[in-house]
Amino acid sequence: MSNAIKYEKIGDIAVLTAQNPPVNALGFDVRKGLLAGIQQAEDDGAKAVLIYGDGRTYFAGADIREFGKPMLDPGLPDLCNRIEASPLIVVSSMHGTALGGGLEVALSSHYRIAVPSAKMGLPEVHLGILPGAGGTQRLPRVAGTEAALDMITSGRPIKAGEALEKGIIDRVTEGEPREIGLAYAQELLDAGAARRAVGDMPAPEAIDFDARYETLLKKGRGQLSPATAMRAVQAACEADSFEAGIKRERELFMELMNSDQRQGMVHAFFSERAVSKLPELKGVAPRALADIGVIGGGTMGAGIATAALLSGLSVTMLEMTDEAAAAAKGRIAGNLQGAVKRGKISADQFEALTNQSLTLATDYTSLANADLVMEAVFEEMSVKKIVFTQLDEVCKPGAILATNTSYLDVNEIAACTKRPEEVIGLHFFSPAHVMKLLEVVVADKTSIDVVATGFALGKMLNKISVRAGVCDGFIGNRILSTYRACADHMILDGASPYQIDKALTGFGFAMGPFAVADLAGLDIGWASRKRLSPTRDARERVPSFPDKLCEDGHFGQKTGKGYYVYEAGKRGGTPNPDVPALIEANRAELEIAPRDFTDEEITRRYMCAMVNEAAKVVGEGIAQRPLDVDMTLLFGYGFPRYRGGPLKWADIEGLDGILADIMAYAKEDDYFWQPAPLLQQLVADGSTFDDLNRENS
Ligand code: 3H9
Repeated sequence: MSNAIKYEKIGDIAVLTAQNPPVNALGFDVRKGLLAGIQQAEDDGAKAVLIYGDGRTYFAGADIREFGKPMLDPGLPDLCNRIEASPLIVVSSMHGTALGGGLEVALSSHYRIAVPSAKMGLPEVHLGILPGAGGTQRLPRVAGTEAALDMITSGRPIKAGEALEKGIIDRVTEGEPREIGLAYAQELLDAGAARRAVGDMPAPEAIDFDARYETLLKKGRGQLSPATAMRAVQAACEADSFEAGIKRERELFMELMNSDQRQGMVHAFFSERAVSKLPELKGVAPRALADIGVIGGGTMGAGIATAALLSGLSVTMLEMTDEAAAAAKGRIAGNLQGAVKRGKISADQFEALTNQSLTLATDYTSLANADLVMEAVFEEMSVKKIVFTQLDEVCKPGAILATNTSYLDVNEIAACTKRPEEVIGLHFFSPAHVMKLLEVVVADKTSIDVVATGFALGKMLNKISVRAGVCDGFIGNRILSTYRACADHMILDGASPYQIDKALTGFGFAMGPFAVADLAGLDIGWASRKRLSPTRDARERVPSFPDKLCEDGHFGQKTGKGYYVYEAGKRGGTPNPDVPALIEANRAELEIAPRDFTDEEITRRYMCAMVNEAAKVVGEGIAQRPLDVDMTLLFGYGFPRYRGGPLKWADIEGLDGILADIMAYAKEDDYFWQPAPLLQQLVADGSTFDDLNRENS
């Protein structure tokens, strides 16, 4: 027996208790212990076996840290088959989250009971794989093909009540998993219940699998795991036997396990958790937060206020006039109505949040008691300085003064106060109550407990918080400026915005850069270009066509026209017929003879530009680790999760090839394509960005 599984015999029932905190993952020791436990139960003359987990959960799945390493015997599929084949009655009692291999162990048991709060699901597709321990064969046998496909291809967990309705479990009972499991096993023995193997049940009904495959591929924007998992369910319906279905599941599982997408998604899983665990914050207590001030009730400020209200904070919204404050309240109420519609809050909670937790104000003294004030005013240094000077006067000692600037120098903002150590950047992404990313921008003098409080606020607001240093655009917008410039250069040289957008959605981005610019508002980039214009190097290639669009009053979706034309009531836009002429005029002015680009070249150049700038951002310490960049791009910029992030993508592609391409592009434009020293160093050392992650976590 292993330490991870405790064995006891209580009357006729052998009890196998998983003790592998924090989530009872089915690592080698647990699998070994379960196998030995079943054998011992049979040898001891037990009549039934109860399997359950100590602590917060039943098994939350295979141990993801073992992926990519040689699998030690017993493997999970063999273990599940062994449990199912036992002549004893095997009962699983579930609480917490029975996920992936956890639910597969339960499905191999002959009877399943759960507490009402238990959740169960097969989330493997989110790790780039499929349920590989019989889940694709057993779940459709108990729940039916459609219900199983829904759970397996979406990865969505369901609650015990729904699982009972779907026939996945046999009983839902309040209580401790051990007690309810023992009582159920005894009841089954008393009733003379028979052993019941899901593998012996008839094959489920087939559907039109080919049509579903295409739908899933399209929906996944190139993500393979849901569509491949569907093929495994198809085998459950169509294979000659249960064993043949299991064999097919194994082949498909191994295909995905060996794929780049599995590497990308597992990287995303661990990085998402590592990103806010900064070594420097160990043991640092955050300041208490109860009352928050928000200055500026536009889309961004209203979104921040909404997120804060939803997390239980009191919010004072400061605007310039009563009318503007009322408009801000309207925006917040609109956002909160959305939360009511989605069932996140009740109508009563809506009333309390808008009328009791939210205060409107037009006078800075209303912020005197705020624990933290978020500024979300116009993106202009002189305006920000006026705001911070006033905040410095009215806010209580210890209050944190935060700016939501996207580009401006947080050190300069801090310097206009007498408390620069209490000034921090908290860069939200619009709409702030929806977007998951928060850049916590640490200025030179920001004190460490203020940083910890920024991360604590991010956690309260359910954000993925990334630490960023001060530079123009911090992590995300700085990298964006570079890959967007690369796209503009390709347009000058012959590509079209529409081909670029198509190539990049083909790569897996949610949207291409020109559709994104239309959504964000073309005036934002215009203002930033104007701001940077005086400091630009003469060697920089700066196109004029984006400015021309703005000069004509076209700011993208908000004006109905940008790179695309948007018709009211229609989703998405169609290419704006005026844009090609603007681009051609720009090429003529610069005497450029356009050439053809393939989609592959577009993607390669765009990704090389992104990786190169990202490597500079890490090398300069703006991001502490490569994974911080990866999470920024994943959660704020629509980067495909199945590729893990730009630097994980770069590791998988091979850093030497990327550097070689950058050097080749530099022959055309050695100003733009200056290779990042860190990238050169990693190639010289034969190491990877992931090696840096490991060294710095
Ligand atoms: C599978 O089962 C494949 C099989 O079909 C076939 C095999 C042949 N392994 O998320 P938290 C760690 S695939 C290893 O912060 P929460 C996690 O990294 C698996 N480690 O807690 C973190 O570590 P740290 C299918 C794991 O309460 C700590 O546990 N299963 C695993 O917010 C706490 O996690 C899944 O995909 C694991 N399986 O959420 C479930 N799970 O403290 C994945 C967690 O060092 N897990 N850790 O940062 C989850 O969805 C959530 O962790 C869970 C708890 C909902 C369970």
